[in-house]
Amino acid sequence: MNLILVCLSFSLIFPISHCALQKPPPLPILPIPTASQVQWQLSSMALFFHFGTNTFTDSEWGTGRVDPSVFNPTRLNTTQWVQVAKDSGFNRVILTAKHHDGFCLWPSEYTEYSVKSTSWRNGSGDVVKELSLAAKEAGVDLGLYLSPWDRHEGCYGKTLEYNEFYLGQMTELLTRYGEIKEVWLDGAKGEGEKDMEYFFDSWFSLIHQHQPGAIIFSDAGPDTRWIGDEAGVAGSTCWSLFNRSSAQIGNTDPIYSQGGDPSGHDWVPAECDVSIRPGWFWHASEVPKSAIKLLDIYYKSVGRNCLLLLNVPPNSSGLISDEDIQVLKEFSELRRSIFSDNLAGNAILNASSTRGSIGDSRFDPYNIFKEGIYTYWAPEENVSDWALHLNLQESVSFNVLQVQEPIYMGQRIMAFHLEVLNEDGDWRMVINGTTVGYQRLLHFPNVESQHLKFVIDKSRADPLISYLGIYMDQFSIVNSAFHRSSPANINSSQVLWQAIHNHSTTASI
Ligand code: FUL
Repeated sequence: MNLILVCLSFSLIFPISHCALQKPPPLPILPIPTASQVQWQLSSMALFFHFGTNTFTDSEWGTGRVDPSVFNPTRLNTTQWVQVAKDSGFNRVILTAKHHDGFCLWPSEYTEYSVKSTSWRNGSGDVVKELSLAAKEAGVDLGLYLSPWDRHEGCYGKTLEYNEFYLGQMTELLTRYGEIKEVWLDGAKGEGEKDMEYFFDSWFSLIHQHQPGAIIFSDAGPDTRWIGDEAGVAGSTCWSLFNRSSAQIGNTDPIYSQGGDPSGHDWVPAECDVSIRPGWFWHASEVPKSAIKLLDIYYKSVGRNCLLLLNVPPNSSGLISDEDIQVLKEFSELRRSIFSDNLAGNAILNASSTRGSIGDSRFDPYNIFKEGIYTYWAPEENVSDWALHLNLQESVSFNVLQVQEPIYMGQRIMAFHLEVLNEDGDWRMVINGTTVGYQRLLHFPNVESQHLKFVIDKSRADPLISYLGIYMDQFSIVNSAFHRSSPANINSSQVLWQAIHNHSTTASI
């Protein structure tokens, strides 16, 4: 009786019908990323700069016994490095502040093995400082790699002493150079080298205390994980969900790292590191990969829910080499030309269902054509078929599908496929996939149709789609011909010219 009275007086005081109240967004499904992890993921790509004494000695893993005076980059210009990154679509750069040889690119108080023992800038130079200033000026995020394995440092192998030494150096890096957005460390170590324990938990806590916004990379997170190979290739199923306790830094299972873990309790998205050249450091004899190869890596990293960390090593004069810049230009031209026009952008959409009331734009299917992940289509609750029908209004040829999930709501989709309506009026499957995450790109033989059906077959919770695009990639098709006949020095206009004049046949569906 009392309850009825309360309801009655409520509706008299607030005469708005119940239907006019907005349906709230669905619950996120755990685990979900931190704000810094979302920001990190939005950047999609970062450039890695391997630079140090190895650059001058034609080596990869320096012994730690090389005279520091070999380090003499007479034309060092970090503004050029950052400009190259920016011009090529990378807004994050990571520098090897110290690689395994122990040589420090900044004047550390804890060792003489650094730039201060060189004649470069009369011993008063600081590469980390120069890069941090250039990055800040350009609005590019900065990350630093501090190798745990140190082949120079005498106390390496003495557990307490070395952990103190490492944290001392880390603190210098995190307190002298402004905002550091990523800290990169690994478990790499040569056979037969001194054994020792690293106090990772203390390191990670201290890093986050000094730089709360920094993403920590290692084989096992905590914030981003190594993908498990150095080819820049993620698993075709790639979860950001992961169990950190199932991975050991320096001894990971590549299959687990490449795929992540659909039952994982931690949000640890993957970073795919790969070098533009065969080595990580610059060697006069090496040439960069082609832009087409980089595009292939892009599909297999950024297109599989990961961040691509592309190493472009500055040369011994202290500059990024012209041939690397040329390839980066071509790579960005390829991406621009493929992805700048969503061929589904004018489609008439029909969703299997939509959350909320009619006219509630927050869950509207047309949100899938708004760039980015901050809007999405949500289906009604408690339904089991989830599909989006696209009428493109005219027949369109395409061979790439792009799908994005609003990852701040958790990674949900477990299986999906795309169908097109063929000339006989039958629906035929074009491609299927498993995970989506921040971004999924799938490349397949050309298809042509006016009607598309994107179906989500399996999901951990109501699937949410924040973006869907279709594109025509005319470049990857000529991939093999390029690799056979052409070195990396074909320029972008040649790449585009070849692509345009190599019309491929359209697969009949
Ligand atoms: C590895 C290192 O051993 C390589 O030299 C390189 O720095 C690569 C990115 O990580 O662990």
